Formats: sequence, C-alpha cells, structure tokens
Amino acid sequence: MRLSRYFLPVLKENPAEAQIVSHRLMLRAGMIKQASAGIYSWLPLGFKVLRKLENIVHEEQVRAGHIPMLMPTLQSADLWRESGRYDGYGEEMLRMQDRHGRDMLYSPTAEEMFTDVFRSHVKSYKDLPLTLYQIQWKFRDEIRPRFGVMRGREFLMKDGYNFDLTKEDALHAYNRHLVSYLRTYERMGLQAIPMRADSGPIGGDYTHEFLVLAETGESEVFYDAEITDLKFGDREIDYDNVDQCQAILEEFTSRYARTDETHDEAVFNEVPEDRRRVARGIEVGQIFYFGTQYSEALNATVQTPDGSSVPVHMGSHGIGVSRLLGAIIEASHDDKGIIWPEGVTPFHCGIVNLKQGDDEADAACEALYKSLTALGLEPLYDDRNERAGGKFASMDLIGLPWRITVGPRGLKNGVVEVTCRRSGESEEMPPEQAVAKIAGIYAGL
Ligand code: 5CA
Repeated sequence: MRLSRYFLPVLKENPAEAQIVSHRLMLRAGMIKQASAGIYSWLPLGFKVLRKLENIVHEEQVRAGHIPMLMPTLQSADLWRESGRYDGYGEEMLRMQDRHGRDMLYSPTAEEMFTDVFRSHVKSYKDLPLTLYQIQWKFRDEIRPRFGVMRGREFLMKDGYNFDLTKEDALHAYNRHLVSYLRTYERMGLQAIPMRADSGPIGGDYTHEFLVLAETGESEVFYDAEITDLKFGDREIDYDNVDQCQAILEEFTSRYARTDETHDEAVFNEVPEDRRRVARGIEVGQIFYFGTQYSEALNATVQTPDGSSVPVHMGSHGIGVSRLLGAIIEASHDDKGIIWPEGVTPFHCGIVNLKQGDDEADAACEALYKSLTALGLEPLYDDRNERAGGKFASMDLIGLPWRITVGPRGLKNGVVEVTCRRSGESEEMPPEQAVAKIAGIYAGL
C-alpha cells in the first residue's frame, strides 16, 4: 500500500476522552472512531488488524476440529424465553420490537441459537462430538462502556459451543478449547494466563478466564509467578488425543491463578511468598462447561446406543476478538506508539523515502515495494512529500515492527537502513538483503 493512496487519519493531539494507552493509540493511529458510547467505526488500519486476529482465531479453531458458521445478530425473544434467560439477563440485553410488535433482541451471546440449530438437526449420538462456532458481533448494553474497544457495547466475539454425549467427552472439548486458546494467543504475541473464574450469567461451575497481565486491566488477579515462565511454543498437538490435551491443561492450570471472584487467601498463602503476585489483567477469553443446563431447557437430546434419549452435555467458549486489539496494544507499546507483534501487524514493514522526488530514492523505494509484494508481503510505503521526521513519527505511532529507510546518501554506498521498531536498532545493508531479511522474519508466521 502506498500511504499517499491509503486512508490513515492519524491524530497529532492526544484525544481527551481516552483514559488508557490502547484507547489513545487506537484513536491517534486512525484505527477507530467512536460512533456512539461503546460503539466504534473500524477505520482501515483497525479493520486490517481485526481481520488478522479473526484469521488466527479461525485457523486455530479449524485446526482443533471446530466448525465455523454464522448466526443472526437479531434474535427472537421466544427462544430466550424457552431457556429462561430472557427475563434473567437484565439491562445488558438490548431489546426491541419489530413492526409486528414481536419481541426481538441483539444477541449478547448465542447458547440458545446454537442449541436450537443443534436440536433441529441432530438426533443421534453418532453425530457427536460436535463443536460449532462463529465470529460475530455481539451487543451488551454495558452500564459503563469505557476504554475504547476494551469494554464496548458492540464488540466482536468468537463464540463456540460443544455438544457431547457424556460429561467426559464434554470435558475433553473443554480441554481442547483451553489448548487451542493457548496457541491462539501466543500466535498473537500475547501471554494469556488461564485463571479459575466465576461463570456469571452463562452458568455452570467449570470455567477458566484467559487474562493478559496489564496495569490497566479491569480484573484483579492473584497468581503464582512460575506461571509466566510457561510457553506453549510450537509443540505438535493431536486434538483428538484426550491424554495429551488433559496433560497440557494440567500443566497450565495446576499453579495458583485466580480472578478476585474465586480468590482464596488461605490457598494463595500456600504459594511460596516470593512467587505470590497480585496484579491486574485484561480478560481476553473464557471457557465454560455447563452440562445439560441449556439442552434440558431447550430439549436438545440425542438417541444413545441403547435407544434411550438423553440431553447433550455442552460448554461454550468465547474470545473477545475486538478487545484483543486493545489488549495487544496495552501489552506492546512505548512512548512513541504501538509496537505490533509480527503475527498481527497490519503491514509487514514500512518503507520510508527520505527524499521523495529524488529519482534514485524513488526508484529504490519502488523496487523494494515490488520485491516485497512479489514475495506475498504487504509493505506500507510512505511516499508522501513530507519531512523525514514526520514520516518516522507516523511509522512509530502505527507500530509496524520493521522499517526500511531509503535515502540518497545511503544509496550512494549501495545501502538502505533496516530498523526494528521494538529495539530501535538499525542496520545498513543492500536493498536485496533487506528484502531477504524481512521475508525471513515472516517466513512461517
Ligand atoms: N457465551 C460465552 C462464551 S462463548 C460468553 O459470552 N462468554 S463471555 O461473556 O466471557 O464473553 C467472551 C469474551 O468476550 C470475554 O472473555 C471478553 O474477552 C469479551 N467481552 C465480553 N464483554 C465485552 C465487552 N463489553 N467489550 C469487549 N469484549 C467483551
């Protein structure tokens, strides 16, 4: 993309309404614009990162054997009356009527819809196990929407629902989700720690939240510092392997890690004192096993091998996709701006032309742009007729992890400069080598 032809409305001033750094940087970098309280328009740069996050989530869900589909955002109240949640959900549910006076709502989550699809089409244990999921907008009329996309009213969520014959099978689905979430967050450059939590309006008593540690997090968390040494890495996973998934769950959840809702001071005090941590975290996902709560209410049953009919065991599993943008920025920025992890960056690298209009510099930039693009990479070429200082500031603000700087002086010696956004370190090298270096960084990502 050439910056002169892109739409990147960066702000010079700090927006007054933003209380936390991720919100401020998303506004300044031209990623989002508030439409009304807790509701945002996604400008091109923000939309690009959102799509990248969605892709990672899809890839990891499909890898785990889960099946994508899409539910409507506007749902009839009847189904929610059947499950008993229509009255119980409270003020957070946005309710409306259509022209015929029928009660409708904007889905805050989708247990009912998925259970309804399931009960209409699945009748036999032979069709199990089954996990269906979607990435779809949700609406919760939060009492205090704040911190930009972190606590929005409209937000993008991946929500998945497993249907299993037995509790044992459903717990395997739970473990499988935990493992796939660990992989998902790590690919986004995040450490998200599974913590024992409270199930809230979803129900059930088996649940973990995934938290990214950050000072600005809304949840208070208590954990054993050893947890932060755990890395998922690139281990081979067989998601059908019950023992392997169980072992990984135990590895990542056996140490003390709880949100304030489930915190137990006495148990916490058994952790050696030098490893006890009290901190804050951003909840980027949550998994639940709730048994037959919804399948009984909505009569979602299957025939067992002996011909009897039983309600299926279920769980649901959510990732806050739009919230993740904020979480990643909270975890990865400096005083100049965002620092995108390579796995989610909107463009793979920036190209800064120090002297736009200089034939040699222009030609070198064009050649770099073409070579990178031919390799399937997406550079953002700052071809505007602006001062170098302004170009650097914009690149730093929007946070591309690598920058190639091209100027007449370097070109005389046959070199361009490659700069790492995170370390700030620069290296001079011939343009072909710069292309190879950037390609090497992204190979396999
Ligand atoms: N049905 C279940 C799982 S599919 C469910 O709704 N779970 S949840 O309530 O925990 O939401 C899943 C994730 O959505 C949360 O972990 C959080 O990351 C994200 N989320 C929840 N509320 C908001 C909000 N107001 N703004 C942004 N993200 C949110």
